[in-house]
Amino acid sequence: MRPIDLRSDTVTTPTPAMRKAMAEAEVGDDVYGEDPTVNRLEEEAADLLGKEAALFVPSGTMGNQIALLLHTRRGDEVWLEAESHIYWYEVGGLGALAQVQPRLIFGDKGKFGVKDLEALHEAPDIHRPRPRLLCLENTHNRAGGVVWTREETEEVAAAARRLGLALHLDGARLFNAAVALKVKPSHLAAPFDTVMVSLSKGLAAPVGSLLAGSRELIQEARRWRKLLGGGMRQAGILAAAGLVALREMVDRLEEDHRHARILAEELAAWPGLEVDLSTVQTNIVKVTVTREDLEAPALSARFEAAGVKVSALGPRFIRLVTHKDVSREDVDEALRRMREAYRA
Ligand code: TLP
Repeated sequence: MRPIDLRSDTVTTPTPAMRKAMAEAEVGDDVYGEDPTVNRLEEEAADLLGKEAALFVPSGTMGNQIALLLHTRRGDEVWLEAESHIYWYEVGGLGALAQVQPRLIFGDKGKFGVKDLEALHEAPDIHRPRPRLLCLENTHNRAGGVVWTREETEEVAAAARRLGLALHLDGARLFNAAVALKVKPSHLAAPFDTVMVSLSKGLAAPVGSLLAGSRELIQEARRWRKLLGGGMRQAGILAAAGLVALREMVDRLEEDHRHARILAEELAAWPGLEVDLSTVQTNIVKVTVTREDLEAPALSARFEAAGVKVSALGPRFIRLVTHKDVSREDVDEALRRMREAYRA
């Protein structure tokens, strides 16, 4: 039985077009800035995101961490949502690398408003760290793929600017947000100084993310990438797949969103599980296990034994993510296998 893998869209495998592009990629030494395929990818990504420049980085984590290093100095304060990836899943990089202090915003389904920001404001004082940067996440992973609209981000961004903060967007799944809202990615990236987007999630490239921003910031980002060990050589092999991801894989995300909806609507009806359908806006389904006799890790193990892999992200939190390696038939089959396992 082939397992159906709904743990994450990071599990996607490269398409035949990507493998062909990789095999044929023109390459050079990217640390010297001489890899034509990397240069092309960075230019196309910058254009798509409406920024002057972009930098190809090995991972989303490195892209976010470089952004923190760019915008802050040791001891500064970074404002970010309490469930954000940068806070939860980047191995404490905030403290370990940029050496900044997080100030958490307790959002509602991953989002927050101007009032939440204003509530954090303090008059400058010798005792206080300097607030320097606000980070947003679109789509919001732990909230279940929730989308921030341009209007929502713009309001918050304007308030952040009034408070003297720079702005970084963790857009690991920004293309999902753009497709869901039917807007251009540049439209959603516009209010931010820097934006990170991933090629290796729903877009199915094997490796890589991009950090985009002004020419000056990205030039500095290049130095940080080198320091962190992310200066790659004939990286055009990877960038070639990234170009296919940007050119061919964005529009199909809509299919993943439809599949997530199908999964969510059925799971929401099972006694002992809860799904807030208002959060199912893209390719992530967040399920809360409410029955008392079963916790999320045990349920996930039960599903896995039945041939469906999901993520347990907390004692009561299960996450399912749809992606291009899960077809409509796979969705039905996954539901059949989970239904049987759940009833057992
Ligand atoms: N998220 C992964 C895990 O790290 C949790 C996943 O399976 O969803 N920002 C956001 C919003 C992300 O979801 C991720 C990856 C990253 C950044 C980091 O990207 P990578 O994995 O390329 O370092």
